[in-house]
Amino acid sequence: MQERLGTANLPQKKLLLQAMSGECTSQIPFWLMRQAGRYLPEYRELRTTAGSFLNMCFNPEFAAEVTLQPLRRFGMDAAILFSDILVVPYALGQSLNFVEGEGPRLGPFENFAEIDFAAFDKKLQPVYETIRRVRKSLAADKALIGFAGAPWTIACYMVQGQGDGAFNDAKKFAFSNPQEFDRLIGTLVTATSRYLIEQIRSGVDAVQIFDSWAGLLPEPYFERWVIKPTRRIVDNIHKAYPAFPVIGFPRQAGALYQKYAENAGVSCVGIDQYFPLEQAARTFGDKVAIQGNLEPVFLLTGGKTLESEVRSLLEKAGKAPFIFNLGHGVIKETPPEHVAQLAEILRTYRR
Ligand code: 1CP
Repeated sequence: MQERLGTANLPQKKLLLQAMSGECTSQIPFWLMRQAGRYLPEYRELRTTAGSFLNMCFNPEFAAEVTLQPLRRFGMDAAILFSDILVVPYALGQSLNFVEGEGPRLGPFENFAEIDFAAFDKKLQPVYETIRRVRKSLAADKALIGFAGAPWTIACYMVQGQGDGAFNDAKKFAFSNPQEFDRLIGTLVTATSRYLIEQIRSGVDAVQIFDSWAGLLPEPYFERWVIKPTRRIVDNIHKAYPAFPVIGFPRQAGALYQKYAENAGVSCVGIDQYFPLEQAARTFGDKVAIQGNLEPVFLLTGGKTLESEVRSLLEKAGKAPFIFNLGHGVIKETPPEHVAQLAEILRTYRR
């Protein structure tokens, strides 16, 4: 396995990193998107104490605790930093509020010509402090995943001010002002590279780039605003930390997943539940590791359905380097016992 610059020898092998480096591991590493969240009573309790969601993200004590909660219960192979993708526009100077029960609301859009790096770094310091704290409490065989939103997904929220699943206003803006939109994407490439490199310096073992709305872009815009900016971020990371493991998650990319796997420069591609795992393993499982892709409603359902669906998915991975995850985040009504059931299946499975 590639050794990371600036890190001491790993005392124990981390299963997640073995898979990310292209190994066909016998035991399958797993973690779940939104594994820290409202389906856990201990999260809800802390969330009440913290007050607002942003307060929780920017309080290193709370954020570190919430990051570790799911591992205590279920022993996932990786913790994911507790934060949100929208802290980047916030650190760039756009106002941000999480409206209870409605989701994020950003202030008026501004195409920041230049980044005030001092202000940007200062606003994000609590995130780096959270990473250092988690690192200290995390067992040697567990990985810590840092993350950021991909430029396209972040730009969607910045332009439109809130999510609606379609982002027609953001797309209309991008298609009618492509040069201006390129500039925004360029700013986000710079900011996101800097943010992820700081997360790595603070101690994460891998990073994931969430492109939740990648599937909304047709060709050739998918290449222009999804693949190329991601590639530039990965290249920037690799200039500072050669071969550092990066997971790319271009959600609902469908037929464009293959192009992404071949050209985005990432070491692992996350697939959603609508893309067949078998096809991913066959068509790009020799180039990148694959992460995914259980339908989150199977986890909500539990019982025999969950058991048989998980086992059938595991078979479909074949010999590809594989990280088990959901196709999207844990649904907040999911009973924690179902996650325990899933963890037990994965802990005992061998291929
Ligand atoms: O009150 C609450 O508890 C708020 C719910 C919540 C949580 C738990 C939000 C608001 N964000 C988060 C945490 C979060 N968000 C994590 C933490 C780590 C983990 O996975 O456990 C991560 C990685 C994210 C990433 C994120 N935020 C994405 C990408 C992944 C995805 O879900 O597609 C996106 C799109 C967001 C924006 C966001 N933040 C929160 C909400 C409700 C949304 C979606 C808004 C929308 O489009 O309507």
